[in-house]
Amino acid sequence: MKPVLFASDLHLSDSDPETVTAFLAFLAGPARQASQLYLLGDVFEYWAGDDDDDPLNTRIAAALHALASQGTAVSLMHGNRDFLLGHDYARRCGATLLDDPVLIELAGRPLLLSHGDALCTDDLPYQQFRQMVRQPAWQAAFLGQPLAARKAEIARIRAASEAAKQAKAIEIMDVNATAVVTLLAQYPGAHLIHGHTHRPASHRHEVQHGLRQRWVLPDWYAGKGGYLAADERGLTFHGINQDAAWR
Ligand code: LP5
Ligand code: MN
Repeated sequence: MKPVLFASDLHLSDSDPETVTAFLAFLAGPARQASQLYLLGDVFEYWAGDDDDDPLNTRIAAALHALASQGTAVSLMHGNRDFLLGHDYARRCGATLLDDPVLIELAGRPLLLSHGDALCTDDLPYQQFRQMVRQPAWQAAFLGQPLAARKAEIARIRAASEAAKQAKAIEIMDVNATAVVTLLAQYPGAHLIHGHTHRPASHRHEVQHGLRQRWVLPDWYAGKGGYLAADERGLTFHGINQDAAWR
């Protein structure tokens, strides 16, 4: 069995060229041996709209398209930074855009994939913000503005978000265990992979008298990152330019 790979939270931007290089090397390397690559959100630092033809966006689309063309199916899920990424850009990547959450089958077993931000239910200000910006009408109005105005507004939101995070306790920015159990109860037997919290680990939750595994993906920063690989032996964390010490 060729492995299936999962990664998220790359936060690609020109301000972190080492991570761009590491990700391109990953796409040209280990990802080529995989049957599928799932990118579970926040691939980009932010996404202002598919009409943003920044050279970085073009480079990443070309690299993903090359990967897909040589036989690795590529799937993209939205994160809280890049939820405006649309079907146009996915097409340029040769990728499929996934819902959040999405249920897949891995070696005949159900596996649920999510970005993870929706599970952070203790972070009430964030959930209010999320509810607002995920409304189609609101997104259409935002995308109707000129690109420069959108980027300026995103910079203001990023600053407000960073300031808000300073005032939040660490625990409220993690997933809520009850939210995890409630979600998994809707998908009998399924295990869960998500990102967003940047707390790579594997956890167990008791759901409907059975144990379910929850794998949390690492973020990528300054050329270091990691991914999860699934094959017949199970799931294994792999570090990029670092030990996957969180195994
Ligand atoms: O991203 P991260 O990990 O740093 O923090 C997230 C939560 N923050 C966000 C905001 C994103 O970082 C920025 C979104 C950029 C893409 C936007 C495109 C659409 C544009 C919309 C235009 C209006 O997701 C953060 C969580 C944290 O994860 C941990 O889970 O805590 O949530 C917040 O900090 C949200 C704040 O608590 C509340 C909202 C602050 C912004 C208010 C908007 C002010 C508008 C000013 C400009 C007019
Ligand atoms: Mn995120």
